[in-house]
Amino acid sequence: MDINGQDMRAALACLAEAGRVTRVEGSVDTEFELAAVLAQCPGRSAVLFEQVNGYAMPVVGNLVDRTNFALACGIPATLEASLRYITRGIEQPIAPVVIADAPCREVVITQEIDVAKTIPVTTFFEREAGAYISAGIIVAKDPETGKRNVSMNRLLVLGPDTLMIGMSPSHHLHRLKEKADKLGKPLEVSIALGNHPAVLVAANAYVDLGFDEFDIAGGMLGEPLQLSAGVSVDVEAPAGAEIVIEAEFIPGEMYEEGLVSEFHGMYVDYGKSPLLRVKAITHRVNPYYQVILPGRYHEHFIIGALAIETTALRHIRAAVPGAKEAFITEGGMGRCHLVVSLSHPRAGEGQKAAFAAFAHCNLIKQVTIVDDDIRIDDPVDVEWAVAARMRADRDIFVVPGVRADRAEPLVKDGTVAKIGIIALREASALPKAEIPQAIMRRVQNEWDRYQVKTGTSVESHR
Ligand SMILES: Cc1cc2nc3c(=O)[nH]c(=O)nc-3n(C[C@H](O)[C@H](O)[C@H](O)COP(=O)(O)O)c2cc1C
Ligand SMILES: [Mn+2]
Repeated sequence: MDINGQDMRAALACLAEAGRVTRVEGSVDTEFELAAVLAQCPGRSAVLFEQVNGYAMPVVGNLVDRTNFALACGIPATLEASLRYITRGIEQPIAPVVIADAPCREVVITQEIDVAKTIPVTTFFEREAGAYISAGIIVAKDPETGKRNVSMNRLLVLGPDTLMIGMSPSHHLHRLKEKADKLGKPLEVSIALGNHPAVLVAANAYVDLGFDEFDIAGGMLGEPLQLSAGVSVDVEAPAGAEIVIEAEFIPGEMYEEGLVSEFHGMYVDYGKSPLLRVKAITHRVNPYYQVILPGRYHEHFIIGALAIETTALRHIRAAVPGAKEAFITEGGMGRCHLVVSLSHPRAGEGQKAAFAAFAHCNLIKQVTIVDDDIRIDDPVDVEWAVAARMRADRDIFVVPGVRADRAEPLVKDGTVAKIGIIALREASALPKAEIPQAIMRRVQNEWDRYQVKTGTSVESHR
């Protein structure tokens, strides 16, 4: 059934074992209702919709959060572990292999294609243009070098075989399309739906053009990602994907999208975007359709955050070797606010680390630098560092006019001010009041001996 644990079903099995799959048995409509249930499901379990009106296909949503990612990848649910795991993917990449008879090709549709009839595409936000495919990874090949690129892009379903694809001009896919346009060849893509969280995060890594994100997924998984050749395009897709849509760009055709939700929870208007013509749909027998609730919802930002904090840390380490961890905060829209810890920082290294972060990714506009005694994924601990160690007149700096991401909600001229907050301990800082470490550790090791009963009233012990 599963491809060596590399597919979404394997991830779901790990989550189910940990009690982190919520089943929705009642029927839901693809228009707004499924989104409303996903938005309000308590906890961070994956959600399995068993009955979607008008479709036989079950839908999976909310697959990835930090804990679910760790469970699916078989690593501890700590920031340190995810940083190490994703860093290994980038630093020790493993090339994928192409296999025959892949599960994603069990059913092949090349005639009478109708995306919205086959797949329960969902409408999320009231003022958007229609139903979007939101969890697709887009695989394409550089028409000049033949090197693969993998990214995540929203797809607006416009007709039976017509999709609009949203892509930022700063991303690689856009550059591949420009190259293809120049050569007068339509760029082909495979859109894979229903993927392992490692594949989703790899697709979001900020790496150089020419670095195949499937190599990163392999490095994370510790084995080659298994791919399947296309049936109507010369582009591979993960062999264990639930559904693959094969398509090519329609040269010269653009569509005025109107308003679309962004990670910051507001609508933006990006103007015109290119169109794709679908050539084939293939899927597994009894496939699941994966949905990522976009906008300001947890899964949308956590997939990007996991990737961006790791690539940012690598970039910062090149400038400041003592950089220990990096963390993208939830309140900072999962994109814009980064916290970085430094071990034994030398004078000025906090500023240097912040500049490296700004240079790495246009999205990052606030960087807080702390010492390595701070748990940077704990907002209270980080605020403590700011309260205890940051002098506002000396340790805050603002850099105006820096290149902004196109989703930036504050400005329209393409630039934004960036802020650095240096909350590093001075040599003269008051010493921290601490319980002796040896006793803390001993108590932790012997915890059972204390028979700690949480929530017991004092009365019952009288
Ligand atoms: C759920 C989700 C949806 C995304 N949608 C888009 C999108 O519609 N357009 C876009 O340009 N980037 C989108 N992204 C971000 C890109 O996938 C990401 O920046 C990626 O690294 C770009 O890769 P590339 O430079 O190799 O093309 C999305 C990310 C996530 C997590
Ligand atoms: Mn890329």
